[in-house]
Formats: sequence, C-alpha cells, structure tokens
Amino acid sequence: MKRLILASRNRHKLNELRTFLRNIPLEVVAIDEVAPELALIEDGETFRENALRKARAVFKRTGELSLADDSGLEVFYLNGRPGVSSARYAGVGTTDENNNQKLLAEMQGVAPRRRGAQFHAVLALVGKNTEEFAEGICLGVLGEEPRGTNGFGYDPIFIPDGFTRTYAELSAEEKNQISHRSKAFAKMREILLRHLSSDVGV
Ligand code: ITT
Repeated sequence: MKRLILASRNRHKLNELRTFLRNIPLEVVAIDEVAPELALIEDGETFRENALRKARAVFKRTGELSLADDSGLEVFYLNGRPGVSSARYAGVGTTDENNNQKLLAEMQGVAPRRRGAQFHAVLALVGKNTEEFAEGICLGVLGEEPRGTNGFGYDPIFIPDGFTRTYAELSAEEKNQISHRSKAFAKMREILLRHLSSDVGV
C-alpha cells in the first residue's frame, strides 16, 4: 500500500487527520516515525504558504506523498489575529492555556455581537508532480471564558455557529462533523482519491 506522510507534530491534529483518513487505502505515517530530526519551518504569512512549506519539506526528505495542515483562529475584531501566529500567540513554546488567556484578555469587555471569529485550515498535499490545496472554515463566536476539556488549542473558547457549546464541549465525533479541518479534508479526500485512481504524481 502507498504511504502518506503527515507533516505535523501536533498530536491532536494527527489524531483528527488519522480519523478522516480511515477509509482511504493509504498507509498513514507521521513525520516523527520516519524523520524526527526534520525541522518543519512556518515563517510564511499565510496558512497556505506554511502548509505548502511543511509538505514540501517532508516530500523533499522522504520522496513520499506528504500532507500538511496549517490552521488557526481568526478573530474579526482583531483583524484576523491570532491567525498564522495561533500556535505561538503568547510566545514561542507557550501553552494553549496562555494563548487562550491572552486572547480573552484582549477581548475583555467586547460585546457578544462583536466577538465573531472563524477557525481556518489549509491542507497541502505534495508528491511527485503534485501540489494541491484544500481549505475549510468554521464560523462562530469567541466565548467569555474557557469551557470544556476535549480537544486542544483554542477549542475551550470557540463556540461554533448553531451551537451553545464550545468546541471543547463537543465530542470528537461532533467536532469532526463541523470543523474547519473536516471541511478542508472533505475536499482533500476527493483529491487523494483522484490521485490514487489515476496514480498521477503519487
Ligand atoms: P504542526 O505545525 O506540527 O502541524 P502546530 O500546532 O504548530 O502543529 P500550526 O502552526 O498550524 O500547527 O498552528 C495551529 C494552531 O492553531 C494550533 O496550535 C492551535 O493553537 C490552533 N488550532 C488549529 N486548529 C485548531 C483546532 O481544531 N482546535 C483548536 N485550536 C486549533
């Protein structure tokens, strides 16, 4: 079976991606299983640029089909911040909790109708003669305080549209039905299946 190398070191993202990839005839391998020393550098200005850089780095190192995710939370009141800096909003090597606290402090006193936000994910697939992208967005609002213990990152402070619960109060199955990453993956799934059936560039 052909292998797909996941260009991510975020175990939560890896779990979500593995779930989405369950029924696709590819052997899924995380980058740390094949090249733990490889640096995945994210110094681009867009999710697309960063996802492409990560997938290209892994393809260059392994010569195998590589999939990367770059994602984050965009708060409209803050002109899209934290955006591409989501993982390191409160500083490089910080915790999810610190990122959430920083964001909540910046949004303190902002009225509910001005707390709109979106989670945004871009997936990049790189192989021989292949560079493809898929994007997904989930609209919602920023909560007033963290709620829930599921998931990771900004999940405890993001309430997706149509829900009163945060992402962190949804089960993994519920989140995976509506999330930015699942929407991006639904498109990537088509791309992967097309490549597998034609075998072009994979
Ligand atoms: P890799 O680059 O190794 O994949 P990373 O965590 O550094 O892992 P990103 O640079 O794409 O990945 O940063 C994404 C950050 O955005 C992530 O650390 C969270 O803070 C946030 N984020 C993305 N998707 C999320 C989700 O589904 N739930 C909560 N937070 C999320």
